[in-house]
Amino acid sequence: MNHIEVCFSPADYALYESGYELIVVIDVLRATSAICTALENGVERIKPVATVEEALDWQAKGYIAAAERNGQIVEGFNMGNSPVAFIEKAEELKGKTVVLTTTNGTKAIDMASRKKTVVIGALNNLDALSSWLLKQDENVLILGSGWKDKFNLEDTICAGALVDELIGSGKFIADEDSTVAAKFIYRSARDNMFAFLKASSHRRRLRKLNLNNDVKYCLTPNNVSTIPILKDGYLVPLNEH
Ligand code: 3SL
Repeated sequence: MNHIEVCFSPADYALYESGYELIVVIDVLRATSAICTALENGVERIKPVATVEEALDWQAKGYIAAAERNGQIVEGFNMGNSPVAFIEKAEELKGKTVVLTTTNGTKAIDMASRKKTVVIGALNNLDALSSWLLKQDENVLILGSGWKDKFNLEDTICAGALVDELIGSGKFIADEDSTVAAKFIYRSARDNMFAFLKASSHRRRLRKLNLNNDVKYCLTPNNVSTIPILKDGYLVPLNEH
């Protein structure tokens, strides 16, 4: 039987990654929600980069680049990682490559990029992703992006939802307490995620920045069906589910 396990933060990745070649990276608020949404709405591919300097280099070469740090658009860029903005700019971005750097999400993607398969998860693509994962005969590690290497609630809830579904299928097992904790936190939160997450640190951070529309969007399960997958350094829609 294959394993599914949850690593709460990039800081713990080295403790979990051995034996896993399929990594699901999650950053519900907001990087992975934005990535799923951008690809669903016509962006051709996303080049995730870990640093603002790299994003500036790509921008200087003529690429559209989006950069976020601490929840805000970085000076010198026109976009950050708002999923709602990706919907609003869908016409302009159709068929384009977008370079993206964010505080935590693109750092986690960069860490995972040495593995055979890296896919992107969010509450937005939960059902599509869990159906696809169920068809893979592989151990699955879910990597939460956290906040600056600390645990966060929203990534854990999303990870717990995937765990609940995959273990419930009888095809996966879990050993780690982090995985069991994610499952139970998800079960406590699932009937009213919005209320459950009222107290989450990042939700408070985004509320102060007036980003409530993004938060509502990111906490809406299954409003997209795209599963982004990393191919040759670019995130593109997985076409086979
Ligand atoms: O950390 C990240 O990658 C971001 O998604 C953080 S924020 O939601 O833009 O603040």
